[in-house]
Amino acid sequence: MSRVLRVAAAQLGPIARAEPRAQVVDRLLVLLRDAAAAGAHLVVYPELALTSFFPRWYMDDTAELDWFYETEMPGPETKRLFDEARQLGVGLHLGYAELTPDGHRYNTSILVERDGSVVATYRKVHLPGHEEYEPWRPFQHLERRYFEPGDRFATHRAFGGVVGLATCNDRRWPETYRVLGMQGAEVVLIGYNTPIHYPPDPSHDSLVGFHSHLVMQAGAYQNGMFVVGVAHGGNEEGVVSLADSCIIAPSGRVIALTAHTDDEIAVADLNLDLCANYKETLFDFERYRRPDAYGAITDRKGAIPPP
Ligand code: CDV
Repeated sequence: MSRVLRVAAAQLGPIARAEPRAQVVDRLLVLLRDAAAAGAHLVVYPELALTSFFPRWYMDDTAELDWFYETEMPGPETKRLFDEARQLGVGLHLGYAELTPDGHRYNTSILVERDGSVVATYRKVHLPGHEEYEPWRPFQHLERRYFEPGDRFATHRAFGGVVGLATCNDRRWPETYRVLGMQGAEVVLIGYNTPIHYPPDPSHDSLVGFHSHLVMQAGAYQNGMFVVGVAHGGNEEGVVSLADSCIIAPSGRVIALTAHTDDEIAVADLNLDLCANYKETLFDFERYRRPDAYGAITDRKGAIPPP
């Protein structure tokens, strides 16, 4: 019997800076109900899905900053989302800013099964951007100021398969997919916030959508896994971010894609047994990988060209 997981990529459009959590949760509920009506087993929301993408603003007032973080998950405002997902029998993946009781801050996502049990939380490993205010930028990207990095990629048995989590910038790094692939990942869930304008080198701007799909399609194919990439996009407080949420098969092909830049679901059936078509042939790791030749991957951080 084949293992088919129906997934809804639940893209979010812009969230205003002043938009209350309750209003955002209302939007998430609409997407959840759409996903349930489409027969989805799992709804995947993007990175930092409960607020505006706040790393674009420099804040030195801790109280102002704290407003964007969750101290519990589910918390008072998100509980009704978790409750309704459980009642509908739909699992969920949700990205949020986490503030721990001992004051640590992470860019986190949570994966919840259809019965409401928590499968895992994941803390973003690759943090892009910068630590200090940079006045030359039209908008900031202060993830390296507002978050500490997570320290591992893990996979989990859930939804009848093996599921891995990653977040936004993680998707650009082949190591992300490979480390998850080495733990048997059959589906990787990735939420993202990707401004179209890349201030350090605007020559990237016209290629942002291409690059986003390029890396996720390559990761899916080279590891024989499905990838679900979900955007928080559109024109948010004057900064336009990529939409183009997608679901990618182990063949590397995009099998579902959003059409707009606002709240929208894209649904696909993921036949997890198709992963074997790649994992047990061209990318049979046990047979063909050569870890003895890959030392430079782990014995250094930056590139060292020959003298
Ligand atoms: N949220 C992100 O990680 N965004 C980065 C941008 C800054 C390049 C990304 O990789 O999409």
